[in-house]
This record gives sequence, structure tokens and C-alpha cells, in this order.
Amino acid sequence: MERTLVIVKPDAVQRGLVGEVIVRLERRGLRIVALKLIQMTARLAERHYAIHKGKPFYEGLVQYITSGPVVVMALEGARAIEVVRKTMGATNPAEAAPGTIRADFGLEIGRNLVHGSDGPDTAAFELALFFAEEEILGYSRDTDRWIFE
Ligand code: D4T
Repeated sequence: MERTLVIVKPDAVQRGLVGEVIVRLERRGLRIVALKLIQMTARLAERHYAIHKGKPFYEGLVQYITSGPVVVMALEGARAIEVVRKTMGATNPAEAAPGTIRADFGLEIGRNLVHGSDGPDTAAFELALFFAEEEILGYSRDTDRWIFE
């Protein structure tokens, strides 16, 4: 079973879309194994987005992600990383497929509502960045046998 990190970004929180984002991921069958509301510090944002340092959009990205509370969660499920990214849609909402979170609620790349880890190594790094090991709960649901083969 794979784990991934999802961030409901400040624009989605301000627009009252936290529930909307969670429901789309949860109803796919993904299991929420950690969840909290935080305000990211510049230091945390810089570590999370270290790979983008030096790019023209980097400063704005750090400014945006630290501009208000975000909801961070760890989700678990079969192929969770890929499933979350497909549910979010392309990075630029203008290019995202209709039916995805970014297409249904967004217009611009710098206000794209959600983040999801883009691979197993990134997921492990990001989960450790946002959650202490004991904050991620290993448990099963009675419905799991109707979702997982
Ligand atoms: P995140 O990391 O937010 O899930 O987005 P993606 O994984 O889909 O996309 P990314 O890493 O390429 O970009 C990270 C973040 O930077 C913003 N961004 C990106 C931007 O504001 N302008 C840009 O030109 C690019 C490429 C959006 C997402």
C-alpha cells in the first residue's frame, strides 16, 4: 500500500474548498492516515519547494504557500501517488482535464488549490517533512475489503 502527501493550499482553504478536496480523494477509496491544519513557515516552504529554488516562480510560490493556513494530509491506498495526481489534474488548471480538482475550481497555475507528491521518493521526503512518525496512523476500515482487492 502506497502513501502520499496532499496539501490543500491557502487559496482552497480561503475559498471554503477543504471539504470538496477531501471528499473527492476520500470517496475514491483512499484512506486518510494523518491530517492537520497548519500555517507553513518560510523555512518549511523552502524545504518543501527546494527543487524549485532559483526558478522565476519560486519567490511567489513560497509567498503563496505561506500566505494562510493549509490542510496537510497523508493518504494511503493502492497506487495512491498516481491516483491523487490524476484526481488533482495538470499543474496548470487551465490545462487540467474537466472533472479534476484543478480544472473544476481553478484558472491559474499560481493558484492551483492542491499539492500531491509526484513519486515514491518525494512522498517519503514530504511525509517526513510534515508529520512525525507517530502522527501517521496505521489502521484498517471495515470497508477496505470492498475497496481493495
Ligand atoms: P505541486 O508541487 O504544487 O503539486 O505541483 P506540481 O507537482 O503539479 O507541479 P510542479 O512541481 O511543477 O510545480 C510546483 C508548484 O509551482 C507552481 N508553479 C509551477 C508556478 O507557479 N509557475 C510555474 O511556471 C510552474 C511550473 C505550481 C505548482
